[in-house]
Amino acid sequence: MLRIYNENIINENYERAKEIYASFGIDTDKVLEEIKKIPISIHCWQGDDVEGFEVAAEGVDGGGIMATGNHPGKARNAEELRQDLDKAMSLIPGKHRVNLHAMYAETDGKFVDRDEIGPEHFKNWIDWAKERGIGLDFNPTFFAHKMADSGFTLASKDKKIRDFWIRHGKRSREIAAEMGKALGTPCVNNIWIPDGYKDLPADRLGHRQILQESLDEILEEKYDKNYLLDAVECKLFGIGSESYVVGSHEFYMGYAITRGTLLCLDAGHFHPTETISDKISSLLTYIDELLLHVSRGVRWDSDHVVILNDDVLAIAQELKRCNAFQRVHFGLDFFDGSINRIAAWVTGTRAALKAIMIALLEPTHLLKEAEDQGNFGKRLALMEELKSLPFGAIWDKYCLEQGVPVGAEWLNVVQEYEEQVLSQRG
Ligand code: RNT
Ligand code: ZN
Repeated sequence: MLRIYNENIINENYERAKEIYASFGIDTDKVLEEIKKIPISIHCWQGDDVEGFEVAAEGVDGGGIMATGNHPGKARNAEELRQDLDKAMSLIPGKHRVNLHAMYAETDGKFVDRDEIGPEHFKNWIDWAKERGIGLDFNPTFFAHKMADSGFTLASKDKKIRDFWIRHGKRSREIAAEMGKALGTPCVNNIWIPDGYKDLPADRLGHRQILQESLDEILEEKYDKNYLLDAVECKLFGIGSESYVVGSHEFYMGYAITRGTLLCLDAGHFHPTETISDKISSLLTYIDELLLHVSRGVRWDSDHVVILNDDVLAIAQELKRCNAFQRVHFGLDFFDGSINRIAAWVTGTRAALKAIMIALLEPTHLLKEAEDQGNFGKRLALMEELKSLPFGAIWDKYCLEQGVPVGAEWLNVVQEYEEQVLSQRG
């Protein structure tokens, strides 16, 4: 089933496509080299519906994060999650990174609270990544915990709550720095908190001042940038924080600029008609590096599986046009428990990579030339014509070269894994 490709045809198609791209001044061999240097940070939390493996874990409520669906076979422990990630990565061309959350600590059956975790609880993850020669990224987990039940963490007016989460934030940076050091590639530690109000707040400013102070305290300790990069992530609204989110875009934009941190843009965290692609160039004017959470908003949800749609394409094109692939960390953030979770990872990551490849294949110089000449008709017409260039032939060649299934063939592997491994999980 689904075995429609053969090597000769892929190579022939590639040679033809290569000529067509060459006529636009694009060297496809070079693109195949360039794309290898762009890692995607694959989020581990698609594999278990953002539940984590803490002893006495309390589920995902209390943070406005909600995975829906009960497709069988979700990972029940870190070993299974790593096994699933290995399977997914074997179906994705290129070498990528894995993005962890603090709630994926391995504490050997003992209860270790969030403000007490350390690098030792991530030893298995680090060893696993080292064996594979991949980098890790990290996130403190400021949700799904009784200290987050009030809806507030770092911006809480209760000093006890705030201090608990500040300690967690510090621990997380220590863990992340250790990962970066052990793996020889900086670990991005991304801070996202759920804090906000369901209904109209009377004091918007107070919580924001508190958040600023809490963040400053967490970030006080200086780490080597070769090990650790700090990022902050904004949001417009969440479930239970419809009226007010403390960590809004303006808040974190100001924070990142004044403190020199990375700013994280999640594609699902803005008004529905707003896109993050248009923000990239503005932010890169003031901020050294960005983190992206590539996601797909659908109505009220911000976390559907990424597909190759206009939004994702626009993000990749913007990075190409700004020549910014080296300044932007490309991460994924979605969770769907209603479909095979390996299929979700592979679909989303392959879609993101396809967008990057299409962008790399863009003859940007011709578009800019038309623009500079004031020939906007040509600019628009070219953009439209480029859409039907044979990008698929280059993509297939890349998969073949990287030793991963071409086209829909990867679905066979997922089906087999579902039958042999996932369906055996209780
Ligand atoms: C939540 C943020 C955040 C989370 C992950 C699990 O709205 O997008 O990035 O999705 O940390
Ligand atoms: Zn996110």
